[in-house]
Amino acid sequence: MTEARNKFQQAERDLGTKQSQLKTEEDDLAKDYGRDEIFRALKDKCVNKDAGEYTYELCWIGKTTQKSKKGHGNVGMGNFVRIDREMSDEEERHDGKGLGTGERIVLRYEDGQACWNGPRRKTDVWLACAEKEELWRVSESEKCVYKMEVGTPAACEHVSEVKSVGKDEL
Ligand code: MAN
Repeated sequence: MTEARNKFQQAERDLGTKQSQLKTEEDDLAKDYGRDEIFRALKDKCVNKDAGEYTYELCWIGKTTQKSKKGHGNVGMGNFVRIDREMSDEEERHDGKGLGTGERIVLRYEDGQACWNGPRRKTDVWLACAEKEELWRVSESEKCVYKMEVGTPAACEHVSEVKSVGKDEL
């Protein structure tokens, strides 16, 4: 009798575990990974940028972080929420490490650590086509609103698609 009850309880626990795994997979499927799910492959991969007092980190479809080099800890700059497109109007750079002009993919990261006396931190992650994945620069346009400029091969596919399928189909 006890053995039967134990087995039943174990089966119930296994079911619970499977159900929560199923829920995780379903949530993941419902997430927006972009056209043709380009960003699914990059999920949880991170790129860093050394910048003065901080090291900045972008984790694809994860979060953005400002890490203090002076041991003041990490500050969350936002969690991935969605993929947008926006026009960029920037001068080309000599080294090619810039957004340039035209439509670019922008990943929105929101609800980061609250700013002192202000809103929660957020990051707009602008992507441009590049051979090598690299976090080019990070700026803070207004307090606790950050912009990351990133070169990635994932943005190249988009550019060629725009050319081949036509803009209004996107
Ligand atoms: C820290 C950093 C800055 C930010 C201020 C706001 O110093 O996160 O980027 O501007 O806090 O108080």
